[in-house]
Amino acid sequence: MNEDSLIHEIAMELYDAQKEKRAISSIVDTQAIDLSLDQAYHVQEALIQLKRMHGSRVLAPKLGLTSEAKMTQMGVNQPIYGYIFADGSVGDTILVDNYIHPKIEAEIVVTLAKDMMGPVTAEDVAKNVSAVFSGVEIIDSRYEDFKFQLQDVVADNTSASGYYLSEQAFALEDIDIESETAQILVNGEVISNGQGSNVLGSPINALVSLINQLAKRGESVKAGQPILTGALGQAVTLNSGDSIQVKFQNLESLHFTVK
Ligand code: OOG
Repeated sequence: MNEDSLIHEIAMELYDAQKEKRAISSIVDTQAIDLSLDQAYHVQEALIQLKRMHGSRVLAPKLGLTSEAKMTQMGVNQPIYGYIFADGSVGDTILVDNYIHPKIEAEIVVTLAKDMMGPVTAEDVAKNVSAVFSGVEIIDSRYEDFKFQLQDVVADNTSASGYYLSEQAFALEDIDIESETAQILVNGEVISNGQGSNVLGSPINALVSLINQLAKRGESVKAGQPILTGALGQAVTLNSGDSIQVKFQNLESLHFTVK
């Protein structure tokens, strides 16, 4: 099989897994397909193209593996990126049946005042932040038990599945996003603790990485796109019947019922 057909075939496999809510085995480990990181991003592009063809609209790029722990585990020295889709938006009730094995992550979400194309510095980005929101990302790896190699998770659009954004917005000057903390409570019990500095030292650094990586493919981050900058702490598995509170220190706290 030539490279293009292989890339398309893997993208189809991931697309179908998401549509049919069925986990597949790791492409790299179990299916023994050797992909480079570049090829994995080509699979991601093909997957996004398939979703577009079926009516989904890309809302914004997003980051993944921004914590030191996840990067070490995956053997990378920079985070990865994927995309969220407008139809991935969730309300305050999350239906587990819409996913394979969903988890929730607390994140700081940032919008820019003007489009930005890399190379950029943290200073450039900080000057151009129009608002800071709290948010959550629903991640739902299409791989069994969330077991994947780096190329698998890049191909799988960084496990992206859904998101929720706070209504309340802050100016960057009014919030210390590095020291901002978030806890995830499940039925009143704290399951996850996180802080802005866990995201590459600052969510601003995560944005810098995103903008600079996207520039390599000629893409900019657009004004107003809500950028999920990466998990502040551990992801938490969602089970039907759970009541989830995501308590941010200063940003808006969020509540969900899982059905
Ligand atoms: C992939 C990446 C999840 C993050 O913030 O690290 C992510 C995964 O762990 O399934 O978005």
